[in-house]
Amino acid sequence: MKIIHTADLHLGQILYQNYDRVDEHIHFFRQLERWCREEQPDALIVSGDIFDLQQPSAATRQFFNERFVALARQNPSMAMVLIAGNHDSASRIQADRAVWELAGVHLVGIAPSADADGNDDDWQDRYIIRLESGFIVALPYMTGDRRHQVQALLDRVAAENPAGKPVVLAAHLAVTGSDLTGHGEVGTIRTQELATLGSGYDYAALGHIHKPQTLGHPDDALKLEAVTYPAGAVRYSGSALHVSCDEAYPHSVSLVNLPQHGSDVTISPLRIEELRHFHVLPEDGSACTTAEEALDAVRDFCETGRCGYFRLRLDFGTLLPSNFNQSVYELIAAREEDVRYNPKILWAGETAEPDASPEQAVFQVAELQQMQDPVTFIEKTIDQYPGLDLATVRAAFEEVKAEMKKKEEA
Ligand SMILES: [Mn+2]
Repeated sequence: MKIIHTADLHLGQILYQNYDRVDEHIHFFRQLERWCREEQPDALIVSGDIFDLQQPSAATRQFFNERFVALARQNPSMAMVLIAGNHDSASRIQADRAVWELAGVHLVGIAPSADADGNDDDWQDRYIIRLESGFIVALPYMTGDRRHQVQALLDRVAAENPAGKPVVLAAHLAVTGSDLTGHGEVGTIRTQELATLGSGYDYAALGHIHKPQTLGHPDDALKLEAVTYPAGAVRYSGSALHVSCDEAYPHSVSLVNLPQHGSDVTISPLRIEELRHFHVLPEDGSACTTAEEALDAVRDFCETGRCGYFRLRLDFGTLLPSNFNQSVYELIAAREEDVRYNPKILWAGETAEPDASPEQAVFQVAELQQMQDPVTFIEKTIDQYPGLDLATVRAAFEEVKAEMKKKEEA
C-alpha cells in the first residue's frame, strides 16, 4: 500500500488581516497533483484542518471543490480520505460526505460519540475505509478521550484482515511529546497521550502540528531522504504552507510505503516548494534601532527584487512614529503582489520575551467558542489595544448588560 499524507491545508487563510493566500495554495496543489500523478498512490490522506475557518467563503469552497475534483479525475483509482480538524466545522464536512463518495473522496467530519458501542457495525462503518490495498481508519478531531472507540475500530479491522493488509490510522490531534516548534498554540495547546490512538495500525497519519516529524525520531524531523521505521510509525506530515512566520522550517508531504501489516514502513518526505518565503529584516540577525533604519531595510528588500512575507526586528528601545506602518505599506505598494508585510514587530533586547511571537494564539478555537464574556477576550488581548482603559470598557459592558436585562424583563 502506498499513500501520500498531507494535512493542515488551511484553505482560505487570510494572513495579517490583509493577504489572501490562494496563489500559494494553487502552487501547493500543482505539486500535489504532480506527486499523485508520478507516484500513483492508493490513497491520499488529508489529516484535518482542510479549511482555515469553520465557515469558509464561497470562493474557498469552490477552490476546494475544483482542486479535489481535479485530483479525482487525474487519479481515478486513488482513494482520498479527508478528516475534519479543529479549524473545520465537523458537521459541514460531514454534510458533504455523500456527494464526495461519488468521486471516491471519503470525508469524515463528526467524531465517534463517547457512548458509541464497540460492537455496533453501523457507527464503525463511518470511520473504516476498506481499500483493495489496505484499511484506513479515519478519525476527525475529537474533543474528548475516545480510546475505547478507536481501539474498537482497530480491533474490527484486525478481525476483517486475515490477509494482513496494511492498516493506516488518520487523526487530528497533538500527541504528548511532539515538537511544537512554531506552532501557534504553544503553551495553550492540549496534548493527548499516544496511547489514546490504540494499537494495531502500521502508520498513523497525523495532522494539527505543522512541523513535519516522525514521533520518537526527532533527529529525522527535517530529513528529506527516505527513512524506514518498524510498523507503528506515527508521523505529522506538517502543514501545506507556512501558516505563520514562526514556521520557517521546510514543509513537506509524506509518501509512505507499507508492504503489509506488521512490516517496516518507509517514509519519503516530498519537499514543498513555497511561493512566498518568510523573512525577518534585517536578515543578518541584527535589530534596527531607528525607524529610518527599518524603512531602509524594507526599501532595500523591495529594490533588490526580493519577495515574500517579512517582519521587522527592532531594538526594544526604538521609538516609532505613529504612521510607521503606513510608511512601510507605501514603500511596498508598488510590489504588493510579491512583498507582504507582517506588521507585528519582533522586538529584540533585554525586555523582549524570547518566545513571544505575534502569531502565538492566545486562545484555542474551542476556548474562543466557549467564551461567553467579551470582556474576557479583551482582557486577554489587551496588549493589542494600547491606551485602552479596561475599567471603562468593563463599565460600558456592565451598562449594556443591564440595559439588555431590562429589555428582556420588559
Ligand atoms: Mn489543527
